[in-house]
Amino acid sequence: MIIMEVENNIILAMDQMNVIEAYDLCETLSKYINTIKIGYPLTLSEGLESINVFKENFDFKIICDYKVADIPETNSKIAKLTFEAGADSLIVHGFVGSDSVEACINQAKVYDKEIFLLTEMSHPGAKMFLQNVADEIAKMGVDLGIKNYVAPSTRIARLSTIRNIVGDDSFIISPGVGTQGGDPKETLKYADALIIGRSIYESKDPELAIKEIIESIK
Ligand code: FNU
Repeated sequence: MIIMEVENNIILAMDQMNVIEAYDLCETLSKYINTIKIGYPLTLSEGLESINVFKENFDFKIICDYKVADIPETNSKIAKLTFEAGADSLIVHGFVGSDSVEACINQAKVYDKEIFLLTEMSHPGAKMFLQNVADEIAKMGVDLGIKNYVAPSTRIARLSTIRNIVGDDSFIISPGVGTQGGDPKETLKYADALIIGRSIYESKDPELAIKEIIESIK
């Protein structure tokens, strides 16, 4: 699997529900970023083909955040469709078990793309169930040979534990920075890149917002 080079260590989370708005934001920010994350809000509003708008007009790597969590056969179909639509990588839930995750890995191999394994999530509710098994999920990822992970910036101690499990040669992307409370600089002690959405796209001046974040992590 290819480890990504994320410009300024920032992955822009594009959770707008309008492709024109998302496009305009990319035009404003394209000199600072080379990787964006597209999830359900944009895809369900504008269709899977909207991935191509960003691939063709910008030189972006696209991570599709579909948190794939189904039986292996269905995961395989979801991964295939996503990679065929132009995604460079796909976020896959780990709690469903190794067979479901392997189904996505197999599709990634067919298309020469990547998956990110989601370990623990960043929101408070993740403490109810997911946190209890997150270390096991990360260990499963290591056993499967996965090198890309998602882990929370909102709980630095947990992020650090997951880093220890997956090792320094793995690539961790971390959501929860800014609006959810995570600190960019602290997070980058353990993660390779930050996933940031609202604190940039909901800002009155997204360019200033990203510049300030870049300055704060220097
Ligand atoms: P922002 N996201 C998250 N926590 O926030 N994929 C996770 O544990 C996770 C995610 C996504 O808060 C979330 O869906 F696995 O506006 C959103 O797209 O900065 C982004 O990361 C965070 O957005």
